[in-house]
Amino acid sequence: DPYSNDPKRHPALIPSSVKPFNAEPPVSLLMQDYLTPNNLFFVRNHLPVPDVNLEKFRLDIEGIGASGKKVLTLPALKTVFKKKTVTTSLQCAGNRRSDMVKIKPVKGLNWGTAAISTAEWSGASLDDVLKYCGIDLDKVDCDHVQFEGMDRGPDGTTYGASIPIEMARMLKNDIVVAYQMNGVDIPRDHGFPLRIIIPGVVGARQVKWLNKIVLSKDESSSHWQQRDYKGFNSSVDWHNVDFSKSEAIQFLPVQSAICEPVDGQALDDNEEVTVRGYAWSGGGRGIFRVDVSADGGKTWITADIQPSNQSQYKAWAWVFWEATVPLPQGSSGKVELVCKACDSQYNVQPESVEGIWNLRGCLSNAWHRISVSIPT
Ligand code: MTE
Ligand code: MO
Repeated sequence: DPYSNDPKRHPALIPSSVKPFNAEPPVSLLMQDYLTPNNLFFVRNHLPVPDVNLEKFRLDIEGIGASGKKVLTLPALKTVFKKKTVTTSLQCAGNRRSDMVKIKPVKGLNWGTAAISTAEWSGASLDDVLKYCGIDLDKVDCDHVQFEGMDRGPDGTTYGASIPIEMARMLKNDIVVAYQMNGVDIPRDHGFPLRIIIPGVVGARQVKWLNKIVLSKDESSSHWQQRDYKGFNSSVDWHNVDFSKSEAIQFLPVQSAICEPVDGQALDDNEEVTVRGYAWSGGGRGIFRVDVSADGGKTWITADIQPSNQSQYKAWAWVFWEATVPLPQGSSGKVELVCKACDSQYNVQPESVEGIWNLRGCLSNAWHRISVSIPT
């Protein structure tokens, strides 16, 4: 069993698959801390967790501009470079996929609303590491930066991903070759000893167990870059899908979800309800506003957003919000609570899932709706 050496996990995590291990924290715990505790951080593994021998561990940097292969040890990464820390939310492209499944089946793990978590990541800045290897991100004549992990499938393939060079340039000051998560060594499930953190970008590109960086004319040839984690319109299905015709998901769209109350909860008040949740957008776009409705989206209350000490134009991490909303009077029993967020480019979430359904169930960011019952 290639998974027999996987780490022990927190019993509260809710698995969507066990081998490979994939799990999200219960929504009731997701907002207990602004920085998700490491052992409750959602886990998305495609392969067995590698058991890394630190003595032998090396990070290779190769490809265009590298003039041969450059090799860095973990102690070198920790001592040669200034320690850089970024607080970012990491969201899987499949977060909230379960809302898409309600419309029509899709291929993918049935994530609820908690395939997103936030941590403070520390390490060396990618820019510094590349400079040390003689590579100037602004000048290097390549088109993509590829990242490779140490996790292997039965056929020997490793997990890999890439970002376009222009993204690497744009995010230059914030991409971290991270060795710490919330102040401690990155736990095995999250990439021990090294992972790349690319703020504002889909989880799939933030390669764990990182041991190779390649500057290239080409995108990563990995399955996950080429034949997965891409968007399609709702008429494309498995018989006519052409993955080569769609772009890889990179920056994620605006997202929000209600965490409290939980779907199906019986409220004990029929006057008002206090609703709490998270909101986040990709690309560093902050959250300008979150709206909450207790009548299925006919009328809205603007939520209070907890200050998070980040610029609206460089917001890598989520915000928590709260709104007390009057309940519609005379409604008999069931009420639909809805939330939607607006980011700092005034992008909004789509009203319905129908228009954004896709065969992989990615980018599920329609208005989040839950149903609660109220005493009559
Ligand atoms: N990196 C490697 N090496 N192997 C993986 O399976 N999964 C990716 C990404 N990096 C993955 C990986 C995906 S799809 C996501 S959403 C994030 O890691 C999840 O990170 P987490 O498990 O730390 O939450
Ligand atoms: Mo993911």
